[in-house]
Amino acid sequence: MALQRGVLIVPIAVLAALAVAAAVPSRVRSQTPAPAATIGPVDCTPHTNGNLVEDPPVAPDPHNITLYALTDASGTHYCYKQHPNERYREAPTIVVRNHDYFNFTLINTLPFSGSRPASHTTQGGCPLLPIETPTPMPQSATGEDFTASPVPTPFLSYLNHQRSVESPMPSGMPMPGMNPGDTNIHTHGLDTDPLEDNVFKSTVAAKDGTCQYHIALYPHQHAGSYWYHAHLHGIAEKQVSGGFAGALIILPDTPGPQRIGRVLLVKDHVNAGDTSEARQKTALFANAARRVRLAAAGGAPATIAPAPAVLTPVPNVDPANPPAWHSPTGLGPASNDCHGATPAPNAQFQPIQIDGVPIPNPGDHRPVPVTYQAVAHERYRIIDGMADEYLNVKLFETVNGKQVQRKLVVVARDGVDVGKNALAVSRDKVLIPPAGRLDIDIARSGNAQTIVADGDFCGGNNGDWTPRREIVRIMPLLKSVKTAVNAMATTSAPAPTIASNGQTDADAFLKLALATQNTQPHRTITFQQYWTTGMSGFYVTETSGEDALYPKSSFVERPFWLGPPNPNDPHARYVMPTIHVHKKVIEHWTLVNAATQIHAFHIHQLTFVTLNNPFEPEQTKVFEDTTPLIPGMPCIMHGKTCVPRAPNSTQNTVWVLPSKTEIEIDFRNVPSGTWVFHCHMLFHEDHGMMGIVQVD
Ligand SMILES: [Cu+2]
Repeated sequence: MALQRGVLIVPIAVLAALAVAAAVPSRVRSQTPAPAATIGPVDCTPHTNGNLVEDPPVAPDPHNITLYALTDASGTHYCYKQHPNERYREAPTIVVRNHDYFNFTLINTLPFSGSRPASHTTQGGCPLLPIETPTPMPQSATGEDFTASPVPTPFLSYLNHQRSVESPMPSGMPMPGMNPGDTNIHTHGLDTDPLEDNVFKSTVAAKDGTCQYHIALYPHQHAGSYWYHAHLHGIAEKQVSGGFAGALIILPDTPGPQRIGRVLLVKDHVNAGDTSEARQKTALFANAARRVRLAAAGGAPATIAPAPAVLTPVPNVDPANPPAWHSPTGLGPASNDCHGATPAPNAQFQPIQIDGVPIPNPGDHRPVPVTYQAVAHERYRIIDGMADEYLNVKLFETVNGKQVQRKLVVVARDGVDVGKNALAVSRDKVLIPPAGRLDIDIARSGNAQTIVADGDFCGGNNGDWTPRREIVRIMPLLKSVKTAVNAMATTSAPAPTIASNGQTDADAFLKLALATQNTQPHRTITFQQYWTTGMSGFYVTETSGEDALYPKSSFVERPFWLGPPNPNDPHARYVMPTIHVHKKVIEHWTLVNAATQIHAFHIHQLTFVTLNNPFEPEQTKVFEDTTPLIPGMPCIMHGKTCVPRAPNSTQNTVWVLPSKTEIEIDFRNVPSGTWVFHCHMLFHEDHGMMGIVQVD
């Protein structure tokens, strides 16, 4: 019976998706009065039809959307609803035509205590947090934790450059001047007014906790798969993992009805902030904090050393080809997950879900999420809406009881079609970083087809175990209901065509970009991590640039830091990691990962093409707005050469050979303004791995 009900519900979701008609734009700000935020605890549990995967509900009026940011009685789950009393399954999908606009009103009903954060200015009636005059970050040199290293290591910084170190603060504290009851929203991947889609907006500082957003889509926006999520620095990981994320689909603006296809929104299925990344790093931070307290009490362990007054940077370094450097986080035995080994039997895996349906982890006795396909071709939009987790996507078909791997037919990445007329590229696997989107075409089969997220990618020495998970099984529709489905005007997606070499839109861009590479600005952006005391630890720095405070020292490492101004110490004003870019150019960026964990580079407002993605070596290129950065390689020094550790080696080492990922990044069509780039593992972003891009 459950199966029958499930089969009948699928076409209803498809019908709702098809019902979006061409909208007539009237570019006005919403006049909806802001309701007062006086809602009590609500039910944020996803109420699904068993393990049946149904698309999230579509917001009925694409031009005016009210989103309540809600939490349940325990405060451990969050949800976006259009009305607090409606039954929750998943956050509403915003569906909008390209080149159109949409308004949304975000009503923050989260409980908060203490004083409202100060804000100097507002944008569209919504206050901005004061990043322009931020807190000076203390320069005291404490906090390293080298427990994993047998070698007493002095204060470390990347290539002996100066770096900022926070003063001890308990882990889990919000940034100074911030309130854990605050929230805001970001439309991930949209090319819109950067003042409007501004991650420094604060609903707690707003009247009635309400902010209104007017999102106009700019001419160069691509129709495709996007998402929206909470993006308040310091608490983004907690809020996104708790549930503050939803799908955002931009349809082509050509006349007539448009198919949406299927929306597969993968999210964390945890209490807010209880992710495996946060668990692991919080334990490390707590250890660092304990050592700092010991040091302050005069019992400094031998492994903690103060920063030297003067650091002499390593001379003659090509920032884009850095030498091996000491690991600032210490290293354990060689990481098994980089060598295809299976996780330890007692490994704990983080629960995740798809459209509200829990996905089984190894050892869970729950069914694989299931859905049905009636049409010859269907477009599946896989959105990684998790705070920190990667999806290493593969496709299998069950033939005579055995799973046989099939090629993924990729029609879009990160909201950008591979090309016109359902042009596609073929892949064995695609590693979607957190925040990435993968649109694939699946042809109807008489057999079950299973989309799998595999664990066989390298998350690095400080990364987590990721298991193989079957995230959704696609079943052929039963004959008995096929007629009914066809009667509901369900149409097939166009059959895709696999691109030949050089045929994709990204190939065309790359041809232009590579031809002008010699005259492009080249930058190196370096990702590094240090175990500190809970509020920072993750650093991203332009290591090829001049520094505003220390113009002769070439760069200073600083984590992103948000807070109110400190009028007592104008000389120590904290300067954000900031990159200045001239618009209308293509730039060549080398993304260096000097840490031993995977990271996910993301930049707001624009896309890029990765030249050498070690996770995906196929030659045909696609656009991305988020890309994984392979971990630095632990190595053993032999003279001046650092030799990679053998797989499964138990030999300890404190050396790391940084990895590099090169991208061609397209600033030709962006507006002037300021926005952010960051690691999209949100625990890392919250703890400092973010910087500002200033485009003029
Ligand atoms: Cu990261």
